[in-house]
Order: sequence, then structure tokens, then C-alpha cells
Amino acid sequence: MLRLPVLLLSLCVSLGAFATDKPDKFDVQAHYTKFEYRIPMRDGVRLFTAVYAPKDTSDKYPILLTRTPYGIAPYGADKYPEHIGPSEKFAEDKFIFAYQDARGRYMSEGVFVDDRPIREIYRSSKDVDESTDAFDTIDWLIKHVPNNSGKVGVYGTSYGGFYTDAALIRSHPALAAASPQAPMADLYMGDDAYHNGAFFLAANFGFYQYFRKQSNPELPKKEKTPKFGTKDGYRFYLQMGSLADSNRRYFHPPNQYWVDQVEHTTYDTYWKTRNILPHLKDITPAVLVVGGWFDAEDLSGTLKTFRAIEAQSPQTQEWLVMGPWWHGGWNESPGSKLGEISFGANTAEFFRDQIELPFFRHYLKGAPAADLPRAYVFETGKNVWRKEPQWPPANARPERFYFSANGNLSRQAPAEAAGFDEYVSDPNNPVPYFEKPTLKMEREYMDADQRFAQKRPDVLTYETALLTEDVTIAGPVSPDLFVSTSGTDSDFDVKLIDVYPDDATGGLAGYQQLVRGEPFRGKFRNSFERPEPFKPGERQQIRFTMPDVYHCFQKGHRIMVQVQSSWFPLTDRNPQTFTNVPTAAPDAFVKATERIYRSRDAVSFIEVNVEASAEQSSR
Ligand code: PG9
Repeated sequence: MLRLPVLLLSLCVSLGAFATDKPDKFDVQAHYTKFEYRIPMRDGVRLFTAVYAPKDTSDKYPILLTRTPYGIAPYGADKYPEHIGPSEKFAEDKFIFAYQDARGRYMSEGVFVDDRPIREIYRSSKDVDESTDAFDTIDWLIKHVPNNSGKVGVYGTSYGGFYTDAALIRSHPALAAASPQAPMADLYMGDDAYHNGAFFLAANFGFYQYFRKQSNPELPKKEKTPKFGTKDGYRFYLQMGSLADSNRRYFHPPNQYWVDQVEHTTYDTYWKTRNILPHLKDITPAVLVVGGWFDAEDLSGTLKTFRAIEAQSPQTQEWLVMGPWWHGGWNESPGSKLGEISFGANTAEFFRDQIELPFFRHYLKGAPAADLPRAYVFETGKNVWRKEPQWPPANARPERFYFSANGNLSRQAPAEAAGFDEYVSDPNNPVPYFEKPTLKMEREYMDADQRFAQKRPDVLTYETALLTEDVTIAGPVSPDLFVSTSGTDSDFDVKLIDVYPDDATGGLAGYQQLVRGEPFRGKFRNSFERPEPFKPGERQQIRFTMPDVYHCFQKGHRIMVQVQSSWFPLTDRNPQTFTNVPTAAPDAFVKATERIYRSRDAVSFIEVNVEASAEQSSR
């Protein structure tokens, strides 16, 4: 029913709990010996760590560490997983693999803190966080694990990516290389929890059904799949009404982690202290930041981690890899498609074999350099890998696409003295985010066909004429809108869409592929700390930035932008009344007439970086 956290799935895959479609059957137990340790941290808390060391002791091996809150099954020194390491080829190449239950999770002692803040100061050995736990773990491993080379690498995806970022802070001198992959970096600001003030409802409701306080140390137990009597999330979450009572009604036992997510609706101290990005400085290990253009969970954390290290730790050897992947897809799939969209190659296998393994072999084993470009980025639409010396590419120039009359999207600003488009938004009949019934946040929504939404009268559509040449957008996408609402709050969600020609093959005739979409909760237009109501009918400006894309809108396609005021149940509903959304009473949910202005003194547009084509560059 509700999804197992995708990270749990991908960790199980990397630990081999599920058979994957890989042809080779590497026999872990035949080649590795397992040890289980309880590693003492500086405050005395012991963290449970499973270590798999090559049986071949003719050489010394670096340690590859990953830390996780999702469990490190199978437990028991005589129990072996089907897979170890970031990919099969790592196991064949021989490393020492260490997997650790994070503090307060499963077989580790201590108290778990969700998305634990990194400390500003450390007064005593009692002052710990995820960076000190990583430091103490590395220090213990190199001193106690037989036959290790003294070099350590850390990697992890999502929560594991957050722990990898944490390991980079005041890192242990033995840490030579790290790969934060889709790291949660600033949960409120575009990662798993909130996007521009809108709460990611389906994803978090599903996640926190399984992710709750434990009476650790404890072994994983069979989770009862919660039953909600329907697979139709649109109806299920609509009948839920406000979230105020959701903990009592839908969480058994009640889950404070869920309550924390729901109750902190502004960028307050709870969230600010959990933003790991300001701590990413003076980083000595080499860093390979990895993410997916279609990652619905931590795309923002990926790109912000790369930019934070680039800005705050310029001396760090850092690379970015962005493929056409869903959250964690690079670990667990060939990477050849997502939903209806094909990428023309096994892009994830290419990454694992040609990028990830050479990166760690170079820094941990002294193998030849992997010869990586600064940014190894997949251009979707064109379906080609690009090696860029910087990201975004230097030859990408800002361009605006303006909302114009008759649903046109134009490179020319509107000349009309007045002009707007409007729709009635009804929070009791919200725009679905996904065409099929689902309780989950479906990863395929990130490149799904948007024709089901376009049909709705509460979705505005602007599109260019047929493109006469390829247009490649490389970098962030920034909507800049003049809006008004007859309510006192409203969301203005913007979707950038690639419209395929009517004669497109592969079942894509007329397909309206989502390239990037983000919600924006209007009351946060001036501040995410202090929301402000709208005055009904008063024109206001909304400006925000959506995570980067690298997409070629090919000749014969159209560029489309859709605007809507709900995206359900991807996000919670805006009552369209200025109020605290989680506790809003049913009668606070009111229809509102939304206007998007498009006149010479109130231009609405999206600003993007358009990459000069090879011909243009050569002019
Ligand atoms: N991105 C997932 C998550 C982290 C924290 C809260 C909710 C979801 C994850 O896969 O870890």
C-alpha cells in the first residue's frame, strides 16, 4: 500500500535483500568474511556496525563506509546479503565494506534525532552529532579492522547522503573520498518536507508510516502494512481534511517525527538548525556529488550540496554527476527509462561502472585518475552525456519566456497595456498531481504526461509555436509572476513541459512531458519565516527558482508552461484563506479566483539559461 521508504528499498537492493535483475551472481560469503561490532562513540554510545572484509588477505584494502537509519540487514555474523557495496563491481574489486546503524536506530544505542542538526560548538565529549559519529567510527575502524589500508571512503543516498555530507564536516584525516548521493540538505527548502512552503503530503505521510521512534537496540521486525481501505490517494487525503488530527487517526502508534514535519510550516529554528549546507566548508576529501534530474525527493539537496562546497570550500576536489534518474535510480536500475520516457542507454550502469567505481579506486587505491569533468551531466531530450567544465555551462545565457495573450509563450514581452488570465481554484476539487489513483508520491510523476491536467479549467497553459531549432535549457528555471487572488492566500504551482509533436514515435505523439515543476505557497512570497496574507484582488509579485534542468526541447517540439493552484496530494491543499494550514477548519477551504497578469507593466515569465548551440557558439 504505502511505499516502503525508497531508501530502504535501495539499501536492501545494495545489501541484496531483493534479487535485482543483474546477471552476475557474485557470492558474497565465498569472498568476504563478516564481522559485527559495537563501536564506542566519544560519549560512550555504541553504534552497531557490520563489516565485510575480503577473505583474500594478500593485500590491504580501503574501507567503504555507509551510515543509515534504515537498518543494515541481514543481522548476525553468519548472515550474508546477496550484494554489498555501491555496486557488484566494488565487491569484485575488493574493498572492506562497513555498514552502520545510525545513532538511535535498530541495533545501535543512543537517541535518534530526525535529520539531526550539526552542532555549532562542541564543549565536551557529550556534544555529539552525525559528523562526530562519523569521525569516531572511522577512527575506530582503521584501528581495529584487520587488513585495512588506512584509507576510508564514505557514500550514501538520501538519508545516507545526509550522513555522507555530515562525514565531510571536520572530517577524519583517513577520509579520502566521499560520494553524497541525493543528500537531504535543507529539508524545508525543497527537499523531502516542503517546497516553497507547500508540504509534500503523500510522500511524507507514506514515509512516516514506517519511520518512527524505536526502542533500540532492536532488530527490524515485520512491519504491518497500514490499511487505509483505498488505493485512491486523491480521495483518501481529501477526506482527511486538515492534518491536525492525522497523528491520532492514522499513526499507530502516534509518530512525533510526523508531527514535527507537519507542525513546522515556516522556515523556523527547527528547520534552520537542520540545514547542513552552511557547515560544508574546509572540506579535504574528494567529493563526488550524484543526483537525478527526475529525483522527486532530494534533487534540491543534490544541487545545493554541490554549490555549497563549490562556494564555501573552493579548494575541494569536487565533481557533479546528474543523470536522468529518479531518487536513487542510479543505484538500482539500468537507468534506461522513467515512465514513458526512454533515455537511449543504460545510463545508471554507465555511471556505476565508468564513474563511481573509478572515482573510489583512484582516491582509495591509487588507481589512475578517473579523468572526470567537473560536471558529468545527461542532457535529457537529446539523450546524450555532456562533459562540462562547470555547471551550469558557461555558454548558457539567461532568456525569458513571457506569458502572452491567447495562451502563447513568447520570447517577446507583452506590449498590451492590460492583460491577465484567470481561473477559479477550488481546494475541494484540487488539480491531481498524477493521472492514476495512488496513495504514494509516484516517482514517474517527474516526467509524466500533463495532458490530463491541461484539460482542466483551473490549469492555465502557455506554449510556444513549434520550435524551429533545438532549445537546450541548462540550469535553474525561475518563474516570475504577477498574480492576484480573491482569497487571502493561494498556491501558484508552475510546470515546465516539453510538448512532443503529433507525429512523435514511441507512443509519444502530443505527449506533454513534465521537465520541472514546483509549487509556491503565495503567503511566503516575501519571507519563508514570516508569511503574509494577500489583499483580495491586489496584484502581487511571486518569484522563485526551481531546481536545475538540462533538457533539449528539440526542433518541432513546443515549450509549455502550466500554472495551477493545487497539486494534490503531492502537496497539501492551500485553503486559500490566510491561516495555519495543518489546523485549518473545513470552512476555511474556499474557492478563489486566481489571476496571472501579462501586460507591459506586469509581465509574467519564466527565466531560464539557454545553452548556445554548437553553431551559435562557433559564430
Ligand atoms: N528522501 C527520503 C526521506 C528522508 C527524510 C524524510 C523523508 C524522506 C529518504 O529516502 O531517505
